[in-house]
Amino acid sequence: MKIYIDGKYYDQKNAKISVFDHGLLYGDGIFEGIRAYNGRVFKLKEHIDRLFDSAKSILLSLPLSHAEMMRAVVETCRRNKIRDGYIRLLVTRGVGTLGLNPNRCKSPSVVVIADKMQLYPEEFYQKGLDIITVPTTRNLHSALNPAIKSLNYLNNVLAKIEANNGGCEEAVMLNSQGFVAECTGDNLFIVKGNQLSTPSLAAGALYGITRQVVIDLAKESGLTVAEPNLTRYDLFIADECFLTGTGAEIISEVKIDGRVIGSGTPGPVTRGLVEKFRALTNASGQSIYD
Ligand code: PXG
Repeated sequence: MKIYIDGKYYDQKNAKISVFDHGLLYGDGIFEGIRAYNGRVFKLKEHIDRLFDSAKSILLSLPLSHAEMMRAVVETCRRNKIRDGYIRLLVTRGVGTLGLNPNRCKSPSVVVIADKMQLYPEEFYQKGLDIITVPTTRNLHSALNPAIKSLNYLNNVLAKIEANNGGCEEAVMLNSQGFVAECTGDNLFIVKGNQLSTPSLAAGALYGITRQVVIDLAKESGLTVAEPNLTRYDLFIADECFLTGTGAEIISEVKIDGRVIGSGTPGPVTRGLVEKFRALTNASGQSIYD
């Protein structure tokens, strides 16, 4: 595997970041998780847009332009002969002193890893997942805005541990007001009648790329889409529930906190959206090999 670091490509064993990098010392940095399908990088522009938004929000000046960042991703895929894979793009604040002040970090580092995709077992998609609400709430906007895809994922990691301790793969995270925010690495949707609902950014959701694709696909197929405040009660009484994310794509939830959702199997709206999503991922994206 060839890993891109600051304009050069390194073998996996030589791909290293300093222990003085504030990305490690303080989680000071940002990232994107991107996917390639069928020789194309899916929604690359949107991922780089979000990276720039995260950077702006943490006052990190990116060392590459938008176009250069896109090229670095595509070129890393090409060098690793990726057709279907997972791309991790991260930007750290860079090497500094032991103090947390970022003004001691001279230059941010850009890393691109393009690897084979570790897929969830097919069984999860066929049967749907059993998930639980966890005690750890999503970060407060006023503390660390969940819209920032920062390298500081401890909030999500703790929720993931709590889900795992409860025997589940994913966790429903509430915000500090008790409304549903999202899961640890996925956005959440419910279906009730002809309406799709998903928590708003103000409720603590990440502006998920898959979330937006699903909203667009749903509208195209005549469903209404809303972003109301959702409580756990709304999840329990939903017809269907599913999660969206670059890794999971669209995955059905059939049990939440012991309550069976709808029929207890992946529902027709979810299955319809999965089909449309698959068609889109296979036929669109930034070409790697042209
Ligand atoms: N919420 C959070 C907190 C995320 O990190 C999503 C929602 C879904 O967004 P996209 O843009 O992917 O549709 C994410 C992104 C992992 C992993 O290993 C998950 C994500 C990113 C990186 C790694 O589970 N999900």
